[in-house]
Amino acid sequence: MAKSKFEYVREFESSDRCLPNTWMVVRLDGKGFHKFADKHNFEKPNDKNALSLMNEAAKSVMKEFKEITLAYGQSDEFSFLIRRDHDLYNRRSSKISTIICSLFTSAYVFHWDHCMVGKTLLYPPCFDGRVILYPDEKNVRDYFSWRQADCHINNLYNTTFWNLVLKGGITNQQAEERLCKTVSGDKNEILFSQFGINYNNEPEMFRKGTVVYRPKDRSKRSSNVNVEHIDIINDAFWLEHPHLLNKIR
Ligand code: DGT
Ligand code: MG
Ligand code: MG
Ligand code: MG
Ligand code: MG
Repeated sequence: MAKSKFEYVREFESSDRCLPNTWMVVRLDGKGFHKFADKHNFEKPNDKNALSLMNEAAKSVMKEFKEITLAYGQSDEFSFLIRRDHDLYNRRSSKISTIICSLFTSAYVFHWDHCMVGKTLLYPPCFDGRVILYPDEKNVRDYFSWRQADCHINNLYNTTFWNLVLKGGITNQQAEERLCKTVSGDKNEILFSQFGINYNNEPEMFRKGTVVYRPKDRSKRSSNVNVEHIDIINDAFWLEHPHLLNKIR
């Protein structure tokens, strides 16, 4: 077909093709979810239904993109690990991050009524997305350890904070001051002595976040995903599922 005289504008597009043979992580994070959670009366610090909705949206993404082997979610964020040998959209960074981000967001809205029983969605939520490339296995594992450690640190803080405010009857500012110089042992102690809560008995979804991953059995891999609230910092999970890092096919 003959080219129009306008065709040259295409030359202004720059390539954002990602390095071959590297693991890609796409992390999404809700925009202004502090406000979104408030407006929709999310339970503090953890709303079970809202977290389940995030997990449903992640499952929708993994159903569509088989190149994703594992996803990890906590709070208003989800990270997707794409196998290093993939050629999804010719490895174009913006194409990959935007399509995963928009599918996640539309799935979040699509599954809202089912997960958030009796709650009306008051305005359209949105998520930002980024692509991060990791050249080796240690980097990939450290990335997921970083997110899971973040989940633990924030959840211990938030659980203690909201117990002090909602059950302890002190103000947000007083709770902040009470916690500002504490280490995790102190927070465990406050929870236990003041509120009779053993932090280790709090729901695993809150303490560990959510891991969505493809099963080891090849025949089940494209249609099924496992959803678990388990440790991914230690070796056990990765030794048990070597296929997630493409070590076996
Ligand atoms: P951003 O990401 O810079 O646009 O700003 P935010 O407000 O999304 O902040 P971010 O992503 O650092 O932190 C997540 C916020 O979402 C945090 O303020 C608490 C809120 N959030 C997430 N999950 C829950 C939940 O289950 N319950 C409640 N009450 N709040 C939640
Ligand atoms: Mg933020
Ligand atoms: Mg956010
Ligand atoms: Mg966040
Ligand atoms: Mg088109």
